[in-house]
Amino acid sequence: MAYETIILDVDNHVALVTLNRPDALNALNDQLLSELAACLTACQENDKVRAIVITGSEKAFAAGADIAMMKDKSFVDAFSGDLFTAETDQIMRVRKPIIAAVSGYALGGGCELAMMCDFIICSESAKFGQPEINLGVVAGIGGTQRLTRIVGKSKAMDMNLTGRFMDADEAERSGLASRVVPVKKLIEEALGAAQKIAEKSMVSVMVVKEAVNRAYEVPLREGLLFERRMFHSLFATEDQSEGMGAFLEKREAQFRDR
Ligand code: CO8
Repeated sequence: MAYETIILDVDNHVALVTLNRPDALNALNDQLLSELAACLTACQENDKVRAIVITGSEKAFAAGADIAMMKDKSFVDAFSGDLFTAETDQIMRVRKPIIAAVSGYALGGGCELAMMCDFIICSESAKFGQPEINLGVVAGIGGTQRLTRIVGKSKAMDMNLTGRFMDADEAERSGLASRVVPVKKLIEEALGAAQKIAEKSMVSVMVVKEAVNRAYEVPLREGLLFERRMFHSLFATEDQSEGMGAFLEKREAQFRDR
């Protein structure tokens, strides 16, 4: 499929998806979000892809949902059209790991898209924020929910109520970003992390994603039970005996996703 608002490169089992609406700082409009959702679904179905990186430009990962597109919507347009729900649900169904590589602005829907990814690597120029309050609205795709679970109530309230931006150091300190790297190293670092993941057993990788995400959904006891049962289940795979055998034989494991 040809995309107009994103660029897809697949190399060495890693898909690099670049948001590409430079004139609007990668603001998320219907077209971009539906192309992104379609592209990620295609990556899910493509055996050549084992890990995905989503990035933007040096100036902006994404400066939010497209304000021009939203401005004249009525409540009924937004509610009955279920604005952005289908696309974000589709993105959340991707079972392969997705890394957000963030430079510059990740605001509103941009910050929320980054948080929908499995982890965030950002550059020193990153600025995260939920400034919807300045527009007379509130976050709509996770800015009050995922952000609160990630950084806690105080910072989530601060960001959502004042609309202030969080810089890269604060994002790393708060657990929003897993690593901070120089701007010029961002893509290399994110692709390197994706490459490392791509070398693992895809079964274990998808179990990790499901298990960690479950930690946000269920009580600890249920989460621990899920983790333990998944751990037990992996003893049914060839990759378990290959991984443990390779360690004991002091060689690299050759995983076959079985
Ligand atoms: N939407 C549309 N266009 C945008 C957006 C946006 N979110 N952000 C920037 N642009 C455009 C500007 O209008 C400008 O276009 P033009 O050159 O044609 O005038 C171009 O991008 C460059 O922007 P600036 O000139 O403003 O660049 P600056 O470097 O001066 O400022 C900022 C950069 C600080 C990022 C500034 O552009 C800004 O504040 N942008 C808006 C940030 C914002 O408020 N984001 C939240 C949007 S609302 C949202 O995301 C809700 C998501 C949930 C929806 C859920 C629905 C269910």
